[in-house]
Amino acid sequence: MKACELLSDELLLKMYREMVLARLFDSAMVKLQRAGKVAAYTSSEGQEAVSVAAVNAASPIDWIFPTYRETGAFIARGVPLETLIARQLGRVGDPLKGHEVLLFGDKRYRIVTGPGPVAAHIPVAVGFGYATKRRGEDSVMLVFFGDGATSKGDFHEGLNMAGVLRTPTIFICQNNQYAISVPRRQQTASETFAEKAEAYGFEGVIADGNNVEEMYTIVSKAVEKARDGGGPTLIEAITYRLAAHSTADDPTKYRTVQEVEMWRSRDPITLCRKLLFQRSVLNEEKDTMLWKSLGQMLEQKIEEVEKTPAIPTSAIFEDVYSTPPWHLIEELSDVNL
Ligand SMILES: Cc1ncc(C[n+]2csc(CCOP(=O)(O)OP(=O)(O)O)c2C)c(N)n1
Repeated sequence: MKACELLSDELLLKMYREMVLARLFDSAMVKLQRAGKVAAYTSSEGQEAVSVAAVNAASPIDWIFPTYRETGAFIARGVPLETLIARQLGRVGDPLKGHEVLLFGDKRYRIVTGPGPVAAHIPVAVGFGYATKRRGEDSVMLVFFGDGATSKGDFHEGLNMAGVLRTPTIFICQNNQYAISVPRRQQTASETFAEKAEAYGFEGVIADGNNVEEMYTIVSKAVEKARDGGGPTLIEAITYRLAAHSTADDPTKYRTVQEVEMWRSRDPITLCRKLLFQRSVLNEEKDTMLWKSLGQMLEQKIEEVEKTPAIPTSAIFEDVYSTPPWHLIEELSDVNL
């Protein structure tokens, strides 16, 4: 299952562009957070290949269950940048109307809003997949989570249920080496995360999560298998979080500069860039232009979204109860004073 397929120049360039855009987006949002315009942010720097490759390997009919670290998945699925920016800046274009800081979801793109409690979305994705299977639909579920999530009961309950019911679920564990400050070695006594699938009766595969070609190939095969009724797969994508856990974290307290530099030399964007240079699809000049034009487009869209109205405060009362209880109606009238 590991051998890399030779991907077309076009697909490789598309994924490179999406990874670069995710990198630029994350860096712009961290800056806006420091400027006090974004409440909090979780960067996916260093992990872009995992979600970009996975979503490209799936079909638009497939559902995405992300965490807070899947910017690449949203870009690869085609969510407009304006929507992602409005979400972070609390503007009217935010499909979640300001609810759920750090997370994103939008039914129009088959993206189910991530969980507040770590791993809580895993059994939900399995149940959702079981329902689609029973309805005779063809869609597959891509569920993303970190290495820390594998220590939660939800992970084990979800995988057990998926194995028994042979649901069309692709479990993508982003092993980015840390759960905030807890290193991977303290997370499990197992040699790998992938091998945990064996206990639940299905295949677990290790992928180099910084190699976009390998990631694409492995997810494609798992998606094909799930769609053909072959059941779930657990993919352990080995990667590294180059940034802090979130804008509220200081990673220098728990990891060394040398370690970060070692992983920086395996930056998925640099590795993909190298491939594109080898194939003569890109050169220095074209690459500089690509970064510059994507950066300018992003800046322009941020400026445009900043001019749009903020989400009204009353939106905090919406989408929770179909019939709001009396005390919320009373609070709402206070807000509108
Ligand atoms: C049940 C629960 N416990 C603790 C937290 C606080 N928390 C938020 S993210 C996180 C680390 C998760 O690590 P991992 O699953 O490896 O994902 P990563 O952040 O590395 O992508 C923790 C402990 C939480 N949100 N939910």
